[in-house]
Amino acid sequence: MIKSGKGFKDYAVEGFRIREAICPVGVEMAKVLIIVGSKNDLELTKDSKEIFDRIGIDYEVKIASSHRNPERLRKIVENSDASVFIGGAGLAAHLPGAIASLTEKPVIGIPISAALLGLDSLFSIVQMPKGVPVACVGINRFDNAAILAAEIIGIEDEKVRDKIKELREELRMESEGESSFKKVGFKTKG
Ligand code: C2R
Repeated sequence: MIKSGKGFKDYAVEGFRIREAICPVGVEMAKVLIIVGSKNDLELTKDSKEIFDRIGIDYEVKIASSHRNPERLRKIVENSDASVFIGGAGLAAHLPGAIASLTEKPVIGIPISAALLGLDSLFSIVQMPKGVPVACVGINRFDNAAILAAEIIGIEDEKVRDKIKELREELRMESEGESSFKKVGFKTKG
């Protein structure tokens, strides 16, 4: 079933929700474009979606493989108005580098653990040659990729910066076991 909202439409591919920006006049295009190499990577994108929904950043998710369908990837990147690209792929993960070869905008690469604990993918993404950098986050870290993308967008957007601060504070509290106290109005010691 296709569900549309302000500037986006949601639908499912094999049980995974995809959000694509639609762009009627006056509505901004997605700020971040997430591209994964296979439908089998889609489940991991939920960690990015959660962050973007929280911070209020428009994003879309597409599947395109630089190995299997380079022309599709070229069209997607060249026709995108996104400010930041995220590329997630496993195995010989050339996808983020291929995205970087097609745009001068920032590209964040996410190694996916599909074999060799994700080290094959990590090394493929992180060792880009001079001139075509990819900012590589940790293996499967779709959450950090989204936060980094938000930080890049936040350079020009105070509201986004404030939301990132909130999110970090919440994560800090959670890691120190504070959140449940705060919710019910208790103060922790120290
Ligand atoms: P399949 O499960 O479809 O065989 O894909 C995908 O990201 C996936 O993790 C297996 C793995 O291959 C990756 N893949 C790449 C590229 N395209 C697909 N690394 C690419 O262009 O770099």
